[in-house]
Amino acid sequence: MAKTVETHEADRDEQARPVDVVIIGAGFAGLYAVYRFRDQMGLEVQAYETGDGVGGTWYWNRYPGARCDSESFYYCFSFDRELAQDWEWSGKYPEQPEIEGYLNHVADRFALRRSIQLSTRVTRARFDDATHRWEVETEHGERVSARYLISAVGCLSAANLPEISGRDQFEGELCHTARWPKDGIDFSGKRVGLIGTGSTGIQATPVIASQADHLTVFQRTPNFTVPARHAAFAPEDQAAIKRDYDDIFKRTRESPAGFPYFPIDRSTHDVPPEERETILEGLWEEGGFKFLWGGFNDLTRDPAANEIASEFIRNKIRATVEDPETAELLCPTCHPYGSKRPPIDTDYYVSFNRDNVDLVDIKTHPIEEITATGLRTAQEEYDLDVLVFATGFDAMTGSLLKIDIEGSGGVRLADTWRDGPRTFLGLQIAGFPNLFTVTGPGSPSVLTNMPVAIEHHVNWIADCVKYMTDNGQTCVEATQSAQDAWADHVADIAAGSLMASSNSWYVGANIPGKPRAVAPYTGGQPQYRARCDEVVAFRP
Ligand code: NA7
Repeated sequence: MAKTVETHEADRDEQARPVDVVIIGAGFAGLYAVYRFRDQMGLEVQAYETGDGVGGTWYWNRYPGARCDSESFYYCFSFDRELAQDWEWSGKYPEQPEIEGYLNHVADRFALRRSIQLSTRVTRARFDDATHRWEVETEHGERVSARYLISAVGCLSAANLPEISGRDQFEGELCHTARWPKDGIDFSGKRVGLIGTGSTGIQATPVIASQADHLTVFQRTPNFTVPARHAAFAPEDQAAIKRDYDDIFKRTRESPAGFPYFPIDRSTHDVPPEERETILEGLWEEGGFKFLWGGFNDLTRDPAANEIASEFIRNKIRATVEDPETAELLCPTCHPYGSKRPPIDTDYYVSFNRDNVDLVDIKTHPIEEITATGLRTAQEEYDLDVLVFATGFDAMTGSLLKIDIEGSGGVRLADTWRDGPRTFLGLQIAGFPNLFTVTGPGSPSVLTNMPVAIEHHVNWIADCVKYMTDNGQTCVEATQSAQDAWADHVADIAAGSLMASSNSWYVGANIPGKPRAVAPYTGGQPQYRARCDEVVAFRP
């Protein structure tokens, strides 16, 4: 024992291996950052990834039904024209294995793996005020020293497994959707319980229902979901996309949410009721996120306008679900449509017409205990063979705060963010020089098409690092006043949105004790990018 301690101490005394940039994470953000810093800027890069493969979100979320909610042909990298021309997406909303395959293809195509150490969690990072470098430690005790530390840890990566009494005594199979086993779970002949009706639960329900003997969905809050209308691409669709790619990618950078579409500028109140109904019906038939912004411009801010769209969806639920009691239970009444992240689905509501699917209201009758053989609510006991937690994430800050990060003067990030995250543009944090957060809180991030937001951030950071190098600078940090002004602006504009008043992961309400604040920037890409450009143009 004494020897082990001595050896460990000796390791600590060894010099940390010097590199230019440490990148944490190998999902969309980490992969592009490796390419940008290493191949385009010639820097020495070391990336670390907890998983034993690349892909981030698309590595971890292997649950049945996992699909992207943004369309494939723009939920991808735009930085390399040949990559976009060579890769073939099979259809509109790809499933997890296809996106994981794409990200592995990117890793191979650009030989990124040699700069990425897999199966390695970064546990600690400390900024040295004397050298202006970050000392980074991994779970294996490895130490590196880097001028720049890039967090590419993802917005939705820290799985939330609620502390429900008795959880560890369950003798069946228990699994969180974001930690799904690579070999999958065989549901045949099994009684399955599913907790959670966010995007994940809504995607998983129809698929599990089609495989299991019986599925019980435990619902705390009903959710609005719009049909995805997934469809395979015909060769002519793919050819048309590839022909238009330059324009598609240009539009993703200019539109408010990173899609190649622009919202309609029309108020719900300016349209007579029958015409409104026709517009909503058309959007319902078309499917996807467009329902939120493709018909009217006021659903996210005007409660009366929102209620019209919300009631339209409730009527769809009532028309789809045969049992009226179940239908009413599925109808959300406590939050406006889109104020929680709106899911899109394939056959969710219709699943409740199956004989082998039940819906249980755990808002009225909360879960009291998980038992060895199932689960007990305040009303009833359920025998289960498999219990699936589709309970989401400690979003936006969870993954970063799992790392013990000490900035200038030994200040800990966990203390700095005790009352909620405050950043400058979601890119930097005052007191934490040379640390950059890709799609950090305070940036549009999860309210946009993520690869677009990621490329923008990585490019901004790379330009900043280039400026520093070209000008012989070693330390860059957001000033406290700039950060305060930005964080106040983020809070001010969020206060006018319906999102601010709903309990969702957008505001941290899904994690007990987490300070409540709208984490993403709600002002849209154009305004946000303009502010980022102003910072670049500023010369003191
Ligand atoms: P979400 O959207 O956070 O949904 C989690 C669901 O789990 C939601 O229905 C929660 O109910 C429910 N939940 C969470 N904790 C509990 C406890 N303790 N007991 C019962 N039910 C609970 O996560 P998803 O994984 O579906 O989606 C996350 C994002 O990934 C998604 O928005 C996309 O961006 C991709 P609640 O609504 O809090 O009452």
